[in-house]
Amino acid sequence: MLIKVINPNTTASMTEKIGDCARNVAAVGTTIHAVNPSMGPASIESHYDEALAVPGLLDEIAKGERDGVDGYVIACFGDPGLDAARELAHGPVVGIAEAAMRTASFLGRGFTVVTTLGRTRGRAWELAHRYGMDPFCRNVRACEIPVLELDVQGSPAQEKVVEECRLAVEEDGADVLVLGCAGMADLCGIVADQTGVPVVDGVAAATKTVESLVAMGLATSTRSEYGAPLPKQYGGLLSDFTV
Ligand code: 2AL
Repeated sequence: MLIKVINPNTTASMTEKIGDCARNVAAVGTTIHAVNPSMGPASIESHYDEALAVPGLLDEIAKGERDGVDGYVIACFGDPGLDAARELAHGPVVGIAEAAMRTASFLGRGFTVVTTLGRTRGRAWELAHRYGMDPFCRNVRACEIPVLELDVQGSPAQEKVVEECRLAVEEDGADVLVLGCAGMADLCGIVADQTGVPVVDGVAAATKTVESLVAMGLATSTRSEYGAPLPKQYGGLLSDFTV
């Protein structure tokens, strides 16, 4: 089985970390192809970043379709371009926010999401709402760490994440923690050790979700909304996106 894990930002070091985390949970016989687009923002932490990350992401989905990919993970906590990717791909497409929140809901009454900058909290709440997860979502907390600082050796980012997670357990009564950025995927073990509660990394959760959907022979329904986009011309910078 071939799963393409797409980091929709253009930072290769983050893609490498995401690929390692996906490979750590993938079954024998599953190949993880971790990629990032060459066009788009270096990190995604605003609505503008998110909008401009989507064309590169969709280009990677289109390439994946030509390469015979069985299913896709969108490895950014805003789940950017999820609906459009589902229209393009024949196999399942799972975003890390949806996978992490649904997985956390199996593990306790309530979870807290710990994310990067405070300005991304609104998007996380919006997704909790969309996925019907707000009864489980106790809080969305921010560490005020820019995404790329998670990739800097020796930065205090790790301690800040651990501290915010500790506060989530103490102050929100969170039974489960959800890491709110793909760049935190490697912190799962340390946060679990330091807090004593289950910690869900969306990269791992989404990888296993795609793997099980493909193993069950399940894919996105093409009956209506998620059918292939209607053929039409795309102009200007987007002319290569004509389907
Ligand atoms: C993210 C993420 O997962 N990747 C990225 O570039 N930005 N999410 C976030 N909340 O900052």
